[in-house]
Amino acid sequence: MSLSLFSLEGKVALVTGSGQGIGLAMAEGLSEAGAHVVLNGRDEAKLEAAQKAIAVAGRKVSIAAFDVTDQAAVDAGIAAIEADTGAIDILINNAGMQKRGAFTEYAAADWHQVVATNLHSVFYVTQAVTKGMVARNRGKVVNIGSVMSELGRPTIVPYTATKGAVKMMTRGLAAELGKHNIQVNAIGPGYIVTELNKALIADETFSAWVRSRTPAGRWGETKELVGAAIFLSSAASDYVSGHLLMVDGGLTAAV
Ligand code: GCO
Ligand code: CA
Repeated sequence: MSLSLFSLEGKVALVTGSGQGIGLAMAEGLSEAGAHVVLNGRDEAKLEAAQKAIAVAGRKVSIAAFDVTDQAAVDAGIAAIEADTGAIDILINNAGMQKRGAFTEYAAADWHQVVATNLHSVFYVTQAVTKGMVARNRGKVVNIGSVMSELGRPTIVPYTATKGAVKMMTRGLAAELGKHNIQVNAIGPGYIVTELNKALIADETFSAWVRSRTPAGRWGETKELVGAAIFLSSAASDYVSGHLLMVDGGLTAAV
């Protein structure tokens, strides 16, 4: 039955930054597809609330609180997961942040924070997790890029730079890890209703622009990213690697 290609039964999936938003929605979806999901974030209380929100009878959901911008904390966190829960089969590098501001006034400290959160984290976590995947000769890595992996927009140059880098890290990792049966892909969300975009959604002019710029004519919902996350985490994508799958209502296809 071809639907079984999408089953994640028996798999352990770590989703970084999954206390809320897109990360939590994807974690819930992977759990429903059968994975033992490990939630990650810096705030343990928030992760416990998220764990309660998505745990249903018979589905294992663990939490692993560590700061993905701190390499020592990442190495310790990954070692603890692999000791307590088991080998990580699926990694979703979702942790990220947005900080908008005019480029010429953008504080270097803010630049460093955006780069650390959106990019250094992908280096630290992916390196720690893929060591085990190489040893086991199998694994799935799904990075969260953006429509900003391909397009620019005023006031978000640092974010855009990191999301472009995430696209190219995805391609480079796919090229290097393919021989170890590790597939590395990315999802590029369009304009999704999340906490990160709260200010944009509240701005009626901007929100109207998103609706007119997006062929679907609307903002996306976090649950609309779940299908792509399950596909790229499952056997259904065993011959897909290096791909940036836009989930953007057609935005990047249109002028
Ligand atoms: C912005 C938004 C976008 C979205 C998303 C699009 O300021 O334009 O934050 O960047 O968050 O990343 O994929
Ligand atoms: Ca397993």
